[in-house]
Amino acid sequence: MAQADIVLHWYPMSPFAQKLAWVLNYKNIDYKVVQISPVEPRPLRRPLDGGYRKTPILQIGNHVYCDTKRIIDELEKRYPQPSIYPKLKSGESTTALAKSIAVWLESMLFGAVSQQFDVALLPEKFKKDRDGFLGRKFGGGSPYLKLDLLAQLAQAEELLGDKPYVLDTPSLSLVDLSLAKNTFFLSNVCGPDFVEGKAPKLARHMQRIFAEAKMSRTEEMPKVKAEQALEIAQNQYQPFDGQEQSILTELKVGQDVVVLPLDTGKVPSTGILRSLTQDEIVIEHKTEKITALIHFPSVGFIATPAPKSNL
Ligand SMILES: N[C@@H](CCC(=O)N[C@@H](CS)C(=O)NCC(=O)O)C(=O)O
Repeated sequence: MAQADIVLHWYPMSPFAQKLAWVLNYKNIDYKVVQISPVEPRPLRRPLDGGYRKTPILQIGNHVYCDTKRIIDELEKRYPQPSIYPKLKSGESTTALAKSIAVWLESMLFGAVSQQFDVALLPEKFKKDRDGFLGRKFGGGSPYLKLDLLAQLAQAEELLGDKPYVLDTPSLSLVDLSLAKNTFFLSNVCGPDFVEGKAPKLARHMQRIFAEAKMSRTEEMPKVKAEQALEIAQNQYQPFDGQEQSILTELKVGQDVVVLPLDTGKVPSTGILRSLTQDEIVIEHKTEKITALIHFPSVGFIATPAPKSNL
């Protein structure tokens, strides 16, 4: 069967979307790009994501992968070389180690940087959107929160030390991509001088990762409209070919479920459960023309029975 088109749905300011683009570029994968609005509503994305509102998503034909944890796992499976989990010098795998350190980088360090936004500089529409996304007031945190940021930056500088890659691997790993993504975000929020002054090792590391992950290659990828992405999903249908199973006795394959992230952007995705394992939750989301198979990671997500309709 022909390989379906790969489509990155992103906006370039999104650090998580940048990290995903770097993985695609590092692995020399060809893909198409849909530039989405940085705020809701995004009605043309809904048939693909079933409700999930975070950025990025990666579409492969009618299969849609949500959250960079699940997306990157899929890319590593389909395109194992070059791996973003190179072995340690001892020969041991870095997969679990890298994923565990990435959790700190993606939650605590990323969160500390987010608190530094100068909300006075941001458009009202954007602030309102992000208040809803977070379920609390966005940015503009206490100036005293800088202490938490500086402490975490010092920890990251110490973790990196003078090595080219955080885990001292022969080539970059997921940890380097997650760290560079945070440095990129910090640079956008606090400015390059702040990064250079407070985290010079991270600044140099980021430049190296940008070059190795071929950051600018994304500009060479064909741009498509959201409508074309929907046509791809419609015309390149591939059924779910994994095992239909549920490891939770509370949920059965074939039942209507809602899937939610546990942290932010808690907007439900709805569909029929196809599979629920320790690696992923897969739902089938049908609209008039499209049957999307939507894949979420099991870490950080919850699937529950869909509430009964009042009709
Ligand atoms: N855990 C998610 C986090 C994604 C995330 O928080 N993305 C931000 C943009 S960097 C977002 O969705 N912001 C709100 C939006 O784009 O609607 C992942 O790894 O993909």
